[in-house]
Parts: sequence; C-alpha cells; structure tokens
Amino acid sequence: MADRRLAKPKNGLNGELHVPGDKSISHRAVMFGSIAEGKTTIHNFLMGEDCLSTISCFRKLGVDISLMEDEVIINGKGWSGLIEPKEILDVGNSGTTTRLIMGILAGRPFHSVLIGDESIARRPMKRVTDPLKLFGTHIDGRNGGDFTPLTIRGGSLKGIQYELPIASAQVKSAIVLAGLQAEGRTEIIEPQKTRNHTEKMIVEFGGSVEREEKTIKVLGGQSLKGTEVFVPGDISSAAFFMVAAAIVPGSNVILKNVGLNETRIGIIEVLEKMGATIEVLEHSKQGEPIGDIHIVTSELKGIEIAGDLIPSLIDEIPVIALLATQAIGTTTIKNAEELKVKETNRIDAIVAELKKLGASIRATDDGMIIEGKTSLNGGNVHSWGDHRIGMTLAIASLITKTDVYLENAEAINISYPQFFKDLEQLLISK
Ligand code: SPQ
Repeated sequence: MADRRLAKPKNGLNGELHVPGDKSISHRAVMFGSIAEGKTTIHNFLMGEDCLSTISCFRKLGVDISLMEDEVIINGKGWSGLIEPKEILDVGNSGTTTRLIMGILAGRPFHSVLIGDESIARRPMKRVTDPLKLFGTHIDGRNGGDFTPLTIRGGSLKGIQYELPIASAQVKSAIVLAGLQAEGRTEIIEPQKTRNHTEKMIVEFGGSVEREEKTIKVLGGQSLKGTEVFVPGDISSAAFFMVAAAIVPGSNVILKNVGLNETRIGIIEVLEKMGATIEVLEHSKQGEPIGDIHIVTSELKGIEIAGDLIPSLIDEIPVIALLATQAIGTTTIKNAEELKVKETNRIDAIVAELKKLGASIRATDDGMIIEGKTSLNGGNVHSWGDHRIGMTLAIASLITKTDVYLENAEAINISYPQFFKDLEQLLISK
C-alpha cells in the first residue's frame, strides 16, 4: 500500500468538531440490542471496521440488524433468539468483539467458532476463557484456550466469584455477560476501576447490576428489553484533536458532545496536570455523561502518569507519548504493561516510530520515559497496522519540520474512518 503524505497546518487547528460515536459503547449497544427483547435503535453508532465486525457476528447468530447512515436498528428476540451459526464468526481486528461475545456464547446451548485477523491471533484470550470455564461452559482455543481460533459449546452456567488478575473492562464485561445468564449470583472484584459501559448499559436495557467499591454483583436469569441508545462522541478519538490543539501553535478547538464517563477521562486529567488550557462543559449527566471540550495551544510540562489513572487512559497513551515530546521536562508512564497486548505492542511501536521523528523516548518494562521539549523531524513512519499508532503519527506530522509519510494509514478505519476528513476540517476552518 502506498505511503500517505500527511497535511501541514498553516494557522493551527481551529473550529468545532463532532467526533464519531464511542467504539466501546457502539459494540455494547449491538450486543445488548441482540440479547434484549424488542426493538433497539442506536443513534450516532460508530461505523468503524471493529463495530461492523460485531454486527456481522450477531447477524450470523440470527439477529435482524439494519443499518442507516449512523443509525442501527435491531429487532432482538432475547437470549434464545440467538441461533447456532452455520459460519465461523469473524471478529476482524476487534478485541472487544472477541472477548465480550465469548461471555454471551458461554451460556448459549450451541457450538460456535471465533477467528480474527493476524493481530487478534496474537492477543491473549485465556484471561477470558479461564473464568468462563469456571461457569461450567466448554471453551477452547489454540495453546490451551489462549488464542484464536476459539471454539465454544455453551450451556447452563452457575454463577461464580472471581478476582480479576488484571484491570480489564473486556474481561469484566465477558464475565458479567455470562453472569446475566447463570444460575445464582456472580461477583467480580476488579484490581482497579475500568470502563463501566457494560454495567451502565445493563441498566439502560432494564436489567440490574450492583457495584460496591471494586466489586460488581450481577444476578443471573435476567431478561433485557430493547431501548434507544444515544452513543456519545468517542473521547479516545477526541484525544487526538485535544493533543493536536495543545501542541500545534495557533490552535483553538471545541470538541462537541464527547462522552465524559468518569472511567474514561484520564486524558483530560493529564492535559490539566501538564498545564494545558482546557475547559470542559458537561451538559448531560444522564446515562453516559456528555459535554464539550475546549482546548487551545498550551505551554506544557512533563509529569508522571501511573497507578489508578492508567485504565482511564490506556488507549490514549500513544498520543500522550507524543504530547510529552512537546512538554518541558520528563514524562514517565508506569504500570502500563497492558499496552504490550493491544493491537500491537504499543510501547515498542510508539517508541520506535517517535524515535524515527527525533523524539527523546525510551521504553521501560511497564511504560516509557519521554524527555521534552524536542522539535520533531519528518520521515517515513509505519502504523504497525494499529489505528491508534497511525492517528498519533498523523498528529505528530502537524509539528514536524519536514513531511511525514505514513505507511498503512488504512488501519485508522478500525475506529475513525473519517479521521483525515475531520483533521482537514480543523486545518481549514479559520
Ligand atoms: O477492541 P480492542 O481492539 O481491544 O480496542 C482497544 C482500542 O485501542 O481501541 C484496545 F486495543 O480498546 C479497548 C481498551 O483498551 C476497548 C475496551 C472495551 O471496550 O472494553 C477496553 C480496553 O481493553 P481492556 O483489555 O483493558 O479491557
């Protein structure tokens, strides 16, 4: 595939932008609409490749799903509306699809097979297959249940008590989805709070779930009712433009209707701690909170990012690494070893690619250390087939002295198909 030459700003980034719908919430809305009874309408659905993989899997499971622009309509027939698929379920590049669908299939009395792309084939699945086996389901995969292809023969489940060894919303969600179908109660203890969209959505679909500190409790035998879901703008997509506005001289950007769920806003905390001029106007607190984010070019200073903050910004770390190259002093990112098992090893990928552009950055066992402020050069870089690495490099190109050529820019379609169009809009709107 040809390299893509990236655009250069004349007057910074300016204007207002609606980023596309949240990826995590879009996936979950399709899944809940498929297991609920009655009609579900999803507004502002993210038509990215990952969420389309989720739709394709549920269609193969017999669910009636129609798409219109950014709307999805599902005619759910409840848990028993899911039928044994005649074909293999292809999850594409999507970790969320793979892990959450396993929680649903664990309790369905039929056989199914999951496969995905090269990246999915490397991502660890034992973290989900192990707890699901404790419910009494039959699930297996390559290397003792750790990798795709995965096979599931679901059936009757018994609730479990499980302490998660890692902070992962995907693992938690898979267990919750199995727990909804199990006999009795399921309790999950999280080491750190992770994104809670699954828990919120159970309530939106008429079910119930409890949380006490780091414990989530769900009763089995719940049936859910179809509803209307409004997907907020994805804060993980907005993060690229927050960082761009902070580091590109002459920028003044308002990101409209962004999801401000308390488990996802670590990027805002980091920008504030680094000294960015950023203002958040929350205008809806119901269900998933939504608001506008206003950010302008800022003087930044290095900080430490670690501990409980990490799960709330895990997907933003590549672009935070770029941000740190423009902050005065040292930025240290710790406790982020989970980055090694995302679409790529995101520590290795971002360190290698930002180094090519002249950044002072080095990998550590559980994160990275970045020294700033450095002026970046142009050159040839690669997305490593990872949407978040690709978008980070596209934002980096806005401040490099010479042009940047990005190889495999198509990876961005996973979560943000209109990324370059939206970037262009902010580059010309002054
Ligand atoms: O779906 P996928 O590929 O795992 O997506 C990523 C991403 O960058 O878009 C991670 F690679 O986001 C995950 C996130 O890292 C989405 C997610 C969710 O929707 O529950 C939770 C996080 O993963 P995890 O492993 O911490 O549960």
